[in-house]
Amino acid sequence: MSKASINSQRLLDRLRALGEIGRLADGRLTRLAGSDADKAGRDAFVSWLQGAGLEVAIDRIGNVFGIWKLPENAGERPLLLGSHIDTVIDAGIYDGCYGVLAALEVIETLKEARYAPARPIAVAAFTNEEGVRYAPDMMGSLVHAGGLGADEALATVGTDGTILGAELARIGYAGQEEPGFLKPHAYIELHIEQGPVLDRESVPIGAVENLQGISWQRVTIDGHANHAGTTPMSMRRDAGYAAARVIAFLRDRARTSNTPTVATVGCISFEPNAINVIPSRATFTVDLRDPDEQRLLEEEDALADHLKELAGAEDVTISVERLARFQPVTFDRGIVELIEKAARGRGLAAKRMTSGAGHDAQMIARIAPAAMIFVPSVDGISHNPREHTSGTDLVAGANILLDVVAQLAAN
Ligand code: HGY
Ligand code: MN
Ligand code: MN
Repeated sequence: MSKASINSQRLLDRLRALGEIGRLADGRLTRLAGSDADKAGRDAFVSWLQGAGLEVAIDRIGNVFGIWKLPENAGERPLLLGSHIDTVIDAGIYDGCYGVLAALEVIETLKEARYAPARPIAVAAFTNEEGVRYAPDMMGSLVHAGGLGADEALATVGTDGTILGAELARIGYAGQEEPGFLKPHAYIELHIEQGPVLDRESVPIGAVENLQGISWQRVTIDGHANHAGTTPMSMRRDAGYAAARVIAFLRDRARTSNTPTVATVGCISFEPNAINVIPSRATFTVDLRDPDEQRLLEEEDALADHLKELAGAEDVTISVERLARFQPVTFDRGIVELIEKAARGRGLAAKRMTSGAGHDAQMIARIAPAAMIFVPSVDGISHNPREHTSGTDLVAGANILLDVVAQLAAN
């Protein structure tokens, strides 16, 4: 197929339009899985799929698929593209949405160019990639890949006490298809890098060859509520102080190590949460990541040892709940080389890299050859309304996706 190019205006207009859906009264963009905002985003995506003449299919975990199938290729395994359109809290407009809308754009461009793929091409918007309201993250693609039962996932209790299955039914996205009904021939995900590498090195394309391991835990520390004024320091069983010790331990350990390990405490709450009461309970989350499984295990062990010591030293009780645990993933070498070849074909520099963020591709890689294409994030900012990628880079990445798809769907 000659060097077609995507309709950049259509892609950028849709990105901006989707980026306006789910803004709270204060203007912050928040489309958490199963929320009314998520429904509004899904409805917009489904209307674009229908407008493109694609078959729309929704599975029981709410994954939305747009499928371009021809009579002559309907019996073949589809080439699957996609990402997610749920967001974190106070999000940017590109994380996930860019990959889903660029995938749709590629399909529409190929249809308009009268390209006749040897196999169906499908785009997926996977449910609950962010895992902010319901853990674990990448949940919809994990269920699709058979890594988590649909019923178990649907029964997940959210941070707000809601049940995922009930929320999906409420917003009209508890689909009929059995998860995994679509068996991909291969999977490609286009995504913003969300880190500083490509932007710092002025490289427009990342050929992602692997993705780091992820460990999510919730830690609960129980101490003893007491009067902030009358209780001598030596008599305190202060859950708040103990939590602070853990946060400092994690940061200092990751900061001083010469490995790529990263550690984050993103959520914390105290009980009874009163200015003049020593906290009786502290609950917080720990996000540990490393590209090397052995090192990630060592970090988890180091945290467990620290918690044991701290419980004794501060006379508190500490319990830990596992929220997510995914091993590092290596992507398909052949597809990574196709991405590099496509970049060369358009005169674009490409860099092989590791993904620091989790993505649906790491789940679909369990059932099909998969790889990712990155484009730069300005100043490496993401999960933040200042997340930005230039129009030029967005269009370049979508054209690389177009070329790789045309290659992979040719036979
Ligand atoms: O957590 C992640 O890396 C992804 O944004 N869900
Ligand atoms: Mn994402
Ligand atoms: Mn994200």
